[in-house]
Amino acid sequence: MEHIGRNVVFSSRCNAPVREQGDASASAPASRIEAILHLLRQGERFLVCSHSRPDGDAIGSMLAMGMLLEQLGKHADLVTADEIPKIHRELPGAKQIRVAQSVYGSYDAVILLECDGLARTRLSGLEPFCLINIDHHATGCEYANLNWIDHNAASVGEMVYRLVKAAGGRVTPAMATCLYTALLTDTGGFCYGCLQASTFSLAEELVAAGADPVRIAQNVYFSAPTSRLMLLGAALGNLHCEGRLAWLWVTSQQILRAGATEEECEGIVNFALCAAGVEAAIFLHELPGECIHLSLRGKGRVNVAAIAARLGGGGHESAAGCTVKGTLAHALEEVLALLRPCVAAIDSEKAAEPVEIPAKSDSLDPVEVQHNFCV
Ligand SMILES: [Mn+2]
Repeated sequence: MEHIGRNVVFSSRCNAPVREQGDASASAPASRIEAILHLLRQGERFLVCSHSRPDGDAIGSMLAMGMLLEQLGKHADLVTADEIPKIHRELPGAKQIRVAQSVYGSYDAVILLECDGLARTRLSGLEPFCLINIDHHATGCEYANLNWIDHNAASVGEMVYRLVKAAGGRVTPAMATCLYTALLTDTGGFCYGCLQASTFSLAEELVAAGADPVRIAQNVYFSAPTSRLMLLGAALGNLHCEGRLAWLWVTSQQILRAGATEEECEGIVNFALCAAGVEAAIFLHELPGECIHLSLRGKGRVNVAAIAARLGGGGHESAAGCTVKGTLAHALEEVLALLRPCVAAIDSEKAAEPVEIPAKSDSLDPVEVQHNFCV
C-alpha cells in the first residue's frame, strides 16, 4: 500500500466552503466554474483523482487538470486506485499518475473527476479534505464542498476544457491529446452519449490545438492485444438474446485461458448491443473475491444508470456499471429481473401511444387525455 505523505497539516490551510445544497446542475455553470477557479487560485497543492478502474475520460481529464494546475503555478498529485489501462499509458504525463489505496497530506483541495461519491474512488483518507466534485454522470450528486455537475457534458474532459478556457489557460498539444481521448472514449467514438453540435466543435478545437485524431483512434481502438480478441471470442460464445435484451459473460477461468487481464473486458458489452432490435445489453465478468462486475448499455430507451444504481453502481443513462457480490448466475438473475420490466415497458409504451384525435372533436379534451396517459 502506497501512501502519499506531506508534513503539513491540511486543516491549517483549508478554507473549505460550506457544503452547498440544491441542484448543482441547475445553477449557472459560470458561477460554479468561477467558484472552482477561485479555490484553485487560492491554494497551492492539489490532489486530482477519479474513479477506480479509470477509463479514457477519467485519465484524460485528470492529466488535463494536472496540466491546468501546472499552468496556474500549482502543485498537483494525480492518484488513482487502479492501474491505467495499457491503451492510455502513452498519453502525455500518464507516468505521473500514481496508483495508491489511501491518501493523506497537505492538500488545499481534492479535485474529484467523474465520481458520484468518495466511494467511487476506492481511495481512503479523502474525507477530511476540501472537496471539489466535477461530474457529468446521471448519478452525479452533491457531496462535496463545491459541486459542478453537468449532465449535458459528453465527457468530464469537456468540463475540464471549459475550466481551462475560463482560467485563461493554454490548450497545449499535450492537453488537447488528453482531452480528445476523453471525448472520443466517453462517446464510444462519437456514437453515443450527449452528442451535440458543440461536441464536434470541441473535437475540432482540440484537433486544431494539436490532438492527432487518427493516432489517438489507433491507440484506443486498434491496439488490442491478441488476448483481448481471444477473450472477446469467449464472451461471444456466451452470447444470449431474449427479445430486446442481450447478454454475454466471461468467467475468471476464461479470462485466464485467453491470457487476458481484467481491463481487457472493457467495452465487450458493446458487442452485445450490436444486435439488431436489442435495446439493452449486459456484460458480466468474474472478479477475484467472488465478485461480479456488470457493464450495462442501452440504445437510449432504457435507463441503465437507474438499474446500475439499484445494484449499488452508477453511470449514464445509456452506459453504466456496478459490482456485486455472489455468483455469475445470481448476478445475471438479479439484473435480468430489473431489466425485463423496463424492456417490456418499451413495447407497452408503443401500445399506449395516444390515438390521434380528430382536430375538430368537441367531445374530447386533449389536455385531459394527456393527463390520463401520464397516470
Ligand atoms: Mn466520463
